[in-house]
Amino acid sequence: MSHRYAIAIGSNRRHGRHGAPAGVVRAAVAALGDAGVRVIATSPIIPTPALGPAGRSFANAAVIAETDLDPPALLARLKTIEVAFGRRRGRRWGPRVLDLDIILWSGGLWTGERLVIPHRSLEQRDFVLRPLAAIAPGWRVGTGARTVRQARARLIRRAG
Ligand code: A4P
Ligand code: MG
Repeated sequence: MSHRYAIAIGSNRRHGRHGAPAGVVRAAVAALGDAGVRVIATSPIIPTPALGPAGRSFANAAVIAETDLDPPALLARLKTIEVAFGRRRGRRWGPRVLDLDIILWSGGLWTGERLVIPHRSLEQRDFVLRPLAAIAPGWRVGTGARTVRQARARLIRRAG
């Protein structure tokens, strides 16, 4: 059965072949396709100031993708792509060549030992909500209380 996912992409380090973070994000979108995850929409790639101790600013984007993989299988594939891009194990929130997070999926909620969907920080992070709102403004978050667009409006209201 085919599932639909929203995937967040972030980078704040250069890559030897793909160059600056925006180039890493572009290459990651292509890598998803090569890994059998069919990308059906890609947001603009936006520069964002680093949240937390990661240092240099990020390039962030979001994609909508379709695949038969269930959430744990998709997460495993995302981890494989991260490793292929040279991400080293290390400090949580440390600088990274590539970070791929599962944000939403067509099944609504997923609560596993190592995987929670919606992503636990989604509604606090404009670097995720902003690109996602560009491609999936009407997608309902989790149990459906708010759409992505409404979640973003709420975050901006609270931050201001
Ligand atoms: N995990 C649980 N739920 C999920 C999910 N929905 N998607 C588990 C992906 N992974 C999920 O993640 C750690 C573990 O979380 C996974 O192995 C999985 O079992 P990770 O990607 O290996 O580690 P991490 O990314 O360093 O930690 P974490 O907590 O995921 O960090 P975040 O939340 O990804 O934040 N500032 C800007 N401007 N832009 C950014 O993109 N990113 C971060 C990292 C910090 N600051 C940033 C940005
Ligand atoms: Mg992550």
